[in-house]
Amino acid sequence: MNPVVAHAITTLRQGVHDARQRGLTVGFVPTMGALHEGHASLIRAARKETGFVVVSIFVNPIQFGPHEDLARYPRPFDKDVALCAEEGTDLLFAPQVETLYPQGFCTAVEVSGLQDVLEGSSRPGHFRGVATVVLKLFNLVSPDRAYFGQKDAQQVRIIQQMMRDLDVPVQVRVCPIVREADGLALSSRNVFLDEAQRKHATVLYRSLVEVRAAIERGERSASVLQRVLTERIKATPGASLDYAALVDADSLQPIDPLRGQVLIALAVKFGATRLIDNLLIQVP
Ligand code: PAJ
Repeated sequence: MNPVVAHAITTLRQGVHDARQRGLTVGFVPTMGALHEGHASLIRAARKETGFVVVSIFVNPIQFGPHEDLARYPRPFDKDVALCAEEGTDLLFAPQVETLYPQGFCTAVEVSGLQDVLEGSSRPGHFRGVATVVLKLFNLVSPDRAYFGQKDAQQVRIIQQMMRDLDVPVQVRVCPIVREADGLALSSRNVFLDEAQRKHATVLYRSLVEVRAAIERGERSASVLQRVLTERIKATPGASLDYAALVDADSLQPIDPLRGQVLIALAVKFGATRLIDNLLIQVP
């Protein structure tokens, strides 16, 4: 069945209100659209655990830098509605930019420290935009649970911190990374890769797995492993390394020698297309 499509805040609030009247719990999956199997896995998790599933599609301008891909970000709205319908979405919230950011809007959420490293150091202001829109969406939808992908590991960490610091009464669920058969993490940006770039893009996951295997064999030196990642990317035609990092999964600060929960994170550019991937591992 097609979801109710709400462009206006009043329609959204009415839909959620009616669901609550019927005694249903509310699950929420925030997205920027161009939906793929990764997003579908989040909607399925919400469907399984909650009675009323809200998906939002909003290409959030304030999380894009001035030279980033906001204008060319894919917006296949009808296809997205079809995927939402197939996965059993009850309500699709697709606001206009002016609806979320009317004239005079001037508030922002900052999660200092966590927002400035990794993705944040390559994309200044990005997480300020993410945290701000996610808090707004939570206030609009007021879900019981919200679903995010481990694909954006730093985003998850920042949202969890914001929830804790601002006492936001929503349970955050984190779902595993969905990958293509050859290991490439699904992303709305993969459509920008040409045939050769697509082939070489498997280097992200392959080098992460190689580093994980080295850790399992006993390697504990972050600098040695960072060199391995860097060399693998440098040796790949068309790839340019943005960063390769081994960090403490909680503080997101470099850790050497490795111990505890470690996040291995990569950002690599193929032409104008920037890809990220990561693995989370428990170092014994
Ligand atoms: P977007 O990139 O559309 O992603 C929406 C959600 O889908 C995020 O939680 C992301 O981690 C998850 N996701 C993307 N690819 C995935 C994959 N291969 N496997 C599993 N989950 C995947 O992330 C955003 O939008 C925005 O920053 C948003 C949170 C909506 C705020 O604007």
